[in-house]
Amino acid sequence: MIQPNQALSGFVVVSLLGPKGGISFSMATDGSGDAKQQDVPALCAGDVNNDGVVDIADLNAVRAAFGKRLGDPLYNPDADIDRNGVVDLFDLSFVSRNIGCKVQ
Ligand SMILES: [Ca+2]
Ligand SMILES: [Ca+2]
Repeated sequence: MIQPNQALSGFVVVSLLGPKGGISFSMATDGSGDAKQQDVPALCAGDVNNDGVVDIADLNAVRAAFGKRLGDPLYNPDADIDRNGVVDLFDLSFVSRNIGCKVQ
């Protein structure tokens, strides 16, 4: 359990989702207790292959890993959009809805 004013360090990815897609960004802290503004690029949520656009290649990457779980050699963590340890219908549906999203 995290206590108030407890110094934490680490990295977090935040996804903001809307009806036409979403973006993800990451933040880091060095353990001083203050979140550090980090120069992090905005990404299109669902951009599995990280090429700046969500398209059929991303959908195919999710399909290739569909049903695979964490620990399976064919599990693709980038295709596990919600990071729940399995590439499932949520991930496939999410990428499908975000097709056409491009990093500005
Ligand atoms: Ca892509
Ligand atoms: Ca998932």
